[in-house]
Amino acid sequence: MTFDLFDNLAEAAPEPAIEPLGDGAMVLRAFARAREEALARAIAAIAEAAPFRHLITPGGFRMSVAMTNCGKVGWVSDRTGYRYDPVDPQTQRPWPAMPPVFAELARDAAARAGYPGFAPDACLINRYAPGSRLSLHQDRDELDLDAPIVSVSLGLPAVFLFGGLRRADRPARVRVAHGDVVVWGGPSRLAYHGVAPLADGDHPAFGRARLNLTFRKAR
Ligand code: MD3
Ligand code: FE
Repeated sequence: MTFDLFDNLAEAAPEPAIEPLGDGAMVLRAFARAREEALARAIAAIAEAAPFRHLITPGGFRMSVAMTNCGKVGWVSDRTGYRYDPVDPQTQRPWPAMPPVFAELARDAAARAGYPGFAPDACLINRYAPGSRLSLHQDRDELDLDAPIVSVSLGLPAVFLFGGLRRADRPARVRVAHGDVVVWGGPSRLAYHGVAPLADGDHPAFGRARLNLTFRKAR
């Protein structure tokens, strides 16, 4: 009698599988689940100091997604354009510091995806209500385009639209659920992407909302 069966089982599922999405992009299913309570508390504390708000695009449209930030700089949009700003224009105070649980999750996910040493200095927090959407765009306001972007989905599920390097490239649809982490690096870093209108639902921890954390090396 040996314990080979148990050894094999222990080896069969050591860590969640990496699901490739494209060149340099991959999904780590449920990677953030172990830290979901600490993440929820940290988001609530950030929103107390820097409330969620609907930014205005340079074209004058109010975004359906509500946003806030933490870290050294925050992403903001207004009639003058997009920028990373060390000061929250609404409170005139620096953005809340990035909580250790945020930085550790982002670093661990990036390392797992093959990008060791990821040290984000900015985290944009997006809050979606049913019907909120994000139209196709590129993230190119960051100075270090060699660093990946790490995205953490919490609450209601959503459909990512993941296109190519040209706006006209037809996007793939990728469902992301509570706790899923997506890492976008290498050739995928400048891909066009967006989020389809959020379907209504009721999440046990987050209610009728989806929250998305995007970690960036902006400076
Ligand atoms: C693909 N947020 O804040 S994160 C954004 O779910 C943003 O809130 C979406 O796009 C959200 O800018 C999607 C996923 C994401 C982020 C950056 C990318 C996908 C990306 C950069 C390149 C390719
Ligand atoms: Fe984006």
